[in-house]
Amino acid sequence: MGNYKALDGARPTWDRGDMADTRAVTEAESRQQFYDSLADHSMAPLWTSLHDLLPEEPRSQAVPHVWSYDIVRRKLLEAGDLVSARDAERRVLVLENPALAGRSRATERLYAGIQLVLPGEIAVPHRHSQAAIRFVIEGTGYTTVEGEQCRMSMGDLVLTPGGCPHDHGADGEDPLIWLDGLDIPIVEFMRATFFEALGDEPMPLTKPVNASAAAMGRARLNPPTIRGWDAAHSPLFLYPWTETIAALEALHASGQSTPTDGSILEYVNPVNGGPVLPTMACYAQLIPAGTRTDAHRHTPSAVYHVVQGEGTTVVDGRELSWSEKDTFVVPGWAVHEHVNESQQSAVLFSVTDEPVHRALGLYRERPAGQRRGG
Ligand code: 1HN
Repeated sequence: MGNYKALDGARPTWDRGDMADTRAVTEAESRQQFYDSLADHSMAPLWTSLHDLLPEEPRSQAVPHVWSYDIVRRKLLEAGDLVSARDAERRVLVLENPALAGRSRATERLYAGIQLVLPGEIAVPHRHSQAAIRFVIEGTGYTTVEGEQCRMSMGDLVLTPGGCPHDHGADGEDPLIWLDGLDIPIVEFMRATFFEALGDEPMPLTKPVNASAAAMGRARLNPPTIRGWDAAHSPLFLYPWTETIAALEALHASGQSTPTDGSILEYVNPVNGGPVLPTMACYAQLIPAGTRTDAHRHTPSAVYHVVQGEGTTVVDGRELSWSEKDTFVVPGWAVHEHVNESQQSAVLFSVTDEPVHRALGLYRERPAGQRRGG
């Protein structure tokens, strides 16, 4: 009696049983029974989830977090004692957002890790659809991308765009350590992952060392052949720190700065002035001594790396204190401001998922405290 399934049409109306015998079914119960019946047919009511699907504003699951380099470095060197680069393929400690533990991501849309290659080791060649940026923290060595060896030392940015074969090696005296930023969560969401191992030997060098940076690393003076470049990523694989810091200091000296980010430069694709990769944008910014930026929020999430100096980033009211070589994350749509109360400029590198927001027409930014109009 009162078997809800009967109402589903399995039995004719005249055979539903004697309703007078049953207790009154509450509205809530009959709705729930109806919802359960829908689930049996792979359907669901929209009205019970409409505002979870469409909150008024973005809601991030990721939380603001800082990884202290002291701890990361110590754990990385412990990993170096336990596992060879050959055994690991990539010896990386993944920076996992505390709210996304076990999901290999620093924010909902960005993967970040810190990689160690010990002197004399190589990380064997492979390629995958995920694009990567490498920002060098310490040591010297190289990443070879499509047969071009890109030399790496502190502050250099190296790109391994999606699909490009790459390997790494540490050929200096010291451990080589860098920040990896990859678009893994985005590619995973698109179910567009392809991976190919390319053997155990270092990739053959088919071009001069640092060839792309030498040829196209001065966007005011491009070789005309650059017009023929039709890939979605920058043709430059290396952005040396000497040039980045010189440009940043010159920008700061010129007096140009933004209220929300201090003096900031985007690493660009010299073909079109756009982001370095179709899924990720990279920035370097200088927060002058004794300054505080205006608080703002934007839909992209960001992974920051502290190149120089110390300060605090206030994210949704939470204070993230950082110093040299630390890494921290600001989730999408989190209100954030950078504070540098020290006597020295602070310099931050960051990687964000901004190009995806822009390409899809989803990019929004807004000053803190303003409810609408972004
Ligand atoms: C990868 O290929 C590298 O080439 C580093 O160094 C980290 C994380 C997930 C998938 C591929 C590298 C990675 C990765």
